[in-house]
Amino acid sequence: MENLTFIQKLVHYGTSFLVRERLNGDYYIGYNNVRSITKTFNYLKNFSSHRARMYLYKNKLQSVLIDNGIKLEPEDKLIDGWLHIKNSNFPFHKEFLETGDEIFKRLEKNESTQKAYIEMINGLDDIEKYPNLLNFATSSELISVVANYLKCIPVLTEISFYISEPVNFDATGSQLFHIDIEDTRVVRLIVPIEEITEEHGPFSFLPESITTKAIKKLKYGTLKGTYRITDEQMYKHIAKDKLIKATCKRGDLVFADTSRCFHYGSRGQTKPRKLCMVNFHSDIPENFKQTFGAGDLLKKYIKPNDSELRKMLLDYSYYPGKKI
Ligand SMILES: O=C(O)CCC(=O)C(=O)O
Ligand SMILES: [Fe+2]
Repeated sequence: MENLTFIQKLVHYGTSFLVRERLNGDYYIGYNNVRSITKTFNYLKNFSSHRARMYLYKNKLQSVLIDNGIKLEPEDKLIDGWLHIKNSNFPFHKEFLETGDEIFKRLEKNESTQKAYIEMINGLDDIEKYPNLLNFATSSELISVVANYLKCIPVLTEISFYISEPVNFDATGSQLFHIDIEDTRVVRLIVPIEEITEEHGPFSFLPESITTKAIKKLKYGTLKGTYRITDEQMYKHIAKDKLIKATCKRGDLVFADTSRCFHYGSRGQTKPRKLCMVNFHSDIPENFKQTFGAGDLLKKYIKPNDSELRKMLLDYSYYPGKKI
């Protein structure tokens, strides 16, 4: 944000006022309108780089992946908006978990007495200190799963470590059902740093097909619906047994499209939950952060010798051959 010009800041704050969440999480102009406006804006803004990246996705994905180094070709696919891989053999996963252990040591030292239900350390600040964060998040094996689901060459937008502590207040914020405003499709990869059981308040979601039904019933995204949905509202329309609780072990990976699957998490935990969330979406997201430059957080970590794929993952508007 600091690097934006005055005009960019003005437009950014002006538009974010328009699409700003009200106190209860609703949007002044409705969630669906926010999504369409931002998508169109970003499409126009990134038109030429988007075209170049789509050409690569459609015609040269395999060679882009090979060029970035690939040993195994994962067959795993997100189906109905999600995928759970048990005991993954993705490159740098083990090293990523060890980095997670170190990062959580820092979160545990935080001595605030009033615990929030969820607390975050932004892993992007540690990219230079811990190279395995990016080694894991940009491996061809992982990106092949992500790109095949998103149907484009994705961007990496977030590596966040979260600790969720037991609390004694009613469910609020992301502890209630909602859909994230990120893009038409997103991949949120959940990397448990320690085992997550029902006692840890697991990430819980409804698969895409069930979510689609719920959206219609709840008029979700229109001015008639609300952004956060209580269990009572949801289970009027959807059978409770459709909920999937992502309980998982260290070594597993859970992928979920949080833009297409109703979800909540960090609710009812009696033990602290420790996980990392790694996010990917297209280069034309439904999110104003990117439109006005505030989303380009990773660009500065690009090195001249990085593969073309890595450069595209770290920079929304990069494509091979681009003059920089
Ligand atoms: O705590 C969780 O598992 C869910 C968090 C979430 O939905 C969000 O950050 O948008
Ligand atoms: Fe969410």
